[in-house]
Amino acid sequence: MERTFLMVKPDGVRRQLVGRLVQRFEERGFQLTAAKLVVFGREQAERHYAEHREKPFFGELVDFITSGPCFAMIWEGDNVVQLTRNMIGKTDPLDAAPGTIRGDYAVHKGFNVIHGSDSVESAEREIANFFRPEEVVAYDCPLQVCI
Ligand code: DAT
Ligand code: MG
Repeated sequence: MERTFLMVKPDGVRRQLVGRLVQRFEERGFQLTAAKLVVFGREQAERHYAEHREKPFFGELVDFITSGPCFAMIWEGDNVVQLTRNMIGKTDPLDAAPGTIRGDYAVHKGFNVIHGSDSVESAEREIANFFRPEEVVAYDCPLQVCI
C-alpha cells in the first residue's frame, strides 16, 4: 500500500490545528499508521530538507521547524502521496486555493502549517528519517473496503 509522510509544523501545532487536520485525512479515506509529537533536532531537520540546503531560506526553515513540537504522521492509501499534496495546496499560501489546507489556514510561505511528501520515493526517505519500523502499526481498517 502506498504511504506518505505528513507533518503538522510548529505553527500548526501552536495554533491547535492538529485535530482538524487529522480529521481531513480521515474523512478523505486514508489510514493513519503512525503518529507522534516531537521537537526535532537540527540534524534531523536538515536531513529532512536536504534538497533545499543551498537555498537562501534554508537556515530560517530549519530554525522554524526545530522551534517547537511537530506532529509527524504516516498515512496509507491509494495514491495517498498525490491526493494529500492536493489537499495541502500550493507551497505559497498566496497561490493555495481555498478549500486546501494552506488555502484555508495559512498566510505566509514560511508558516504554511503542514508538510507532505512530494513523491513515493521522498515519502519513504522522510519516513525513515523520522520513524523506526516498530513505530508503524498495522491494523485492519474496515472503512477501506468501501472507499
Ligand atoms: P512544500 O512544503 O510545498 O513541499 P518546498 O519543498 O518547495 O515546499 O519547500 C519546503 C518549505 O520551505 C516550504 O513548505 C516553506 C519553505 N519555503 C519554500 N520556499 C520558500 C521561500 N521562497 N521563502 C521562504 N520559505 C520557503
Ligand atoms: Mg517539499
